[in-house]
Amino acid sequence: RPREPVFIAKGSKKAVFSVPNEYLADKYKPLGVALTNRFGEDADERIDVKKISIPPFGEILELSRDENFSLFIPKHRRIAGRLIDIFLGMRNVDDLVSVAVYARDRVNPYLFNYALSVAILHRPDTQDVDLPSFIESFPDKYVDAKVFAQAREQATVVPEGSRPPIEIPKDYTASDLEEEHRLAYFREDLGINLHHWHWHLVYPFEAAREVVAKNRRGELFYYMHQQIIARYNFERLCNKLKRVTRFNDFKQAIQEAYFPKLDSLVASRSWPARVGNQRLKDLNREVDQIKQDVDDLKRWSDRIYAAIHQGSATDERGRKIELTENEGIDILGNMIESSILSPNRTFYGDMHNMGHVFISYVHDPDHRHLESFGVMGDSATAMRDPIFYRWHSYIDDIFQEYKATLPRYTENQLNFPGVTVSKVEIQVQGGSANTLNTFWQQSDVDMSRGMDFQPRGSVFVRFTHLQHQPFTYKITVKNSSNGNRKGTCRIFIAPKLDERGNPWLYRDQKNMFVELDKFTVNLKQGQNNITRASSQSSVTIPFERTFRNLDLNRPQGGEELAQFNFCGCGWPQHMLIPKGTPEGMPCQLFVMISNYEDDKVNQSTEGVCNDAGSYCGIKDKLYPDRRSMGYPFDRIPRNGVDTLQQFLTSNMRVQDVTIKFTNRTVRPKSRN
Ligand code: CUO
Repeated sequence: RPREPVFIAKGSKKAVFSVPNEYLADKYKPLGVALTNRFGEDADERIDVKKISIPPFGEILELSRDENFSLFIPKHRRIAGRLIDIFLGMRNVDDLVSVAVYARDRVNPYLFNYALSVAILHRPDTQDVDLPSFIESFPDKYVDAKVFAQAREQATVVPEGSRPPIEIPKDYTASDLEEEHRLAYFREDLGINLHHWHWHLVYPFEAAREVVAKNRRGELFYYMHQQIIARYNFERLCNKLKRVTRFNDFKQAIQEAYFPKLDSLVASRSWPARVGNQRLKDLNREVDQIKQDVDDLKRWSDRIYAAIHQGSATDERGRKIELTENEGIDILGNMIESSILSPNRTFYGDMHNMGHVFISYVHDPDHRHLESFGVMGDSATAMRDPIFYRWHSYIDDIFQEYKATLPRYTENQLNFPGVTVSKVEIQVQGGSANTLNTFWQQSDVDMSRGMDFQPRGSVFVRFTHLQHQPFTYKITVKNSSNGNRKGTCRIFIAPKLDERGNPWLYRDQKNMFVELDKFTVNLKQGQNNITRASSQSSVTIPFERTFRNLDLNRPQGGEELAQFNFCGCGWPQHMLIPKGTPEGMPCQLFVMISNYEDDKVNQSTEGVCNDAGSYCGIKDKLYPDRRSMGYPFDRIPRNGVDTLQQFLTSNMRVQDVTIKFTNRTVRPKSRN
């Protein structure tokens, strides 16, 4: 059989694709047989790529292979949508492989990876396909650029297996002279950024309708990002900084600077930095087909506020769409983000996405310096920049404005008659009750998949991240009703005091509550003792899932790897608990048991990826809680409620807890 050119199927060491000659990029065509010799010699397995008639790629090829790619840029998302459609439209897996191989050396690598990931996530016949973790494919979006030269040098000199991990310093993007740098451990956390990238992969705002129109996706856009802001504000208070100031005056200078120190291996360029005190400027970048005025942001936001205060939006044909108590928030989420589900993108615009774009081009609004966008232009990197939180704080404020128009929860809507939470306690092994302990931990991640060097093999970087000691909730619930009951246990935590050290007004504190867990409980008559481990949280995914292939000793395959793309969405377990303070941060743990009859969604949630539903939903299912997201803290309180204590009904309880941070570092159990 004639030998055909082959490519290494990246990730599996010894499989190679056998590619029809016509598929090779023009520059490689003359090399056909030479490529076979180059890659094919020691292959264990050849994957024959079927020759099919390739659909026209057209505009998709306009984004060159060495440019950066941003979903926030309308042109980029349009061509991503085209490519996703091509991948989704393939009749079977063989055809998908074929068209993907064809695209692999023609299409921009970021665009290729994104579109193929979305397609694999949504095709029924690829649900068991294992994709490498995004951080392994594109480590340049997550770690200090200095690492790569060191990694190449090490790979050349040191044989695989003996390569010591390359340590990324904990502080490398700024010094303590910059007070915002106190939050770098949160903003630059690899797991948090991976979660954010995955969330937007799972909930794209522009693609085929059946891909975008997931259950309550607009509402989840609001809630997941609201929680990011709540968590960030919590961390700020732990670091003696006031809550983030929303960026609501688009003419005002942006004080915050950010120097990412990331290099794009694809674009062979450094990610642009932003110096302090920059102002948004009108955009006129022909290369991106963007012409947009800063004033448009203001116009869109005025119209969105008008819709909120009128209680209805207007669609493209002038029809009125009520922002109802149940669905209004979902409509608004799609409108503000915006997604293709927005009732009227012409009128309400593309507010949040274009905010990302304006900020990310502040250094080169008319492309005169031929510069690409900053980190705010990419969901894999945006959360590194302090301005992300100022922007999203503004976005959240619009949602809060809407929430303030909704009927307040009555005691009846909060209470669960007959059910009393009588005691709540946090237990940690060998520690005192109601004290959570945090510290630094170091972990290793393999970057070799995202780098080209010889000889191949793993190269690890070692990074430092926050961690907490595992703990257990012990909750005592009395059921004095005349039968067994089913409830939903909702656990949140918030700082006990505001920036000035004063107790909160409920109206302010409600936005500070960070969700820790949510699960169903069966309550027999009389006393019930509920035990729940921190690792079971409905908010988080375990460390291994965030970084997946990270631990090479872990067995590969099986259920856990299936549907990884969706499963990769989830707040990282190591960031479940805010940092706290060395002297102990006073906090309030809130536990509520709501009536399951009012919470339940009739569906089976058995299967994989059902364990981080709070921020990510459950794959191919309805959002697993019928209540408004954020319940019971999503609305302003009923009359007469000024404090958290006054808000409580007997099925709720607040326990004072302390988060104590110790400045010590736990090192990995030696790799070498
Ligand atoms: Cu997640 Cu602005 O939506 O980054």
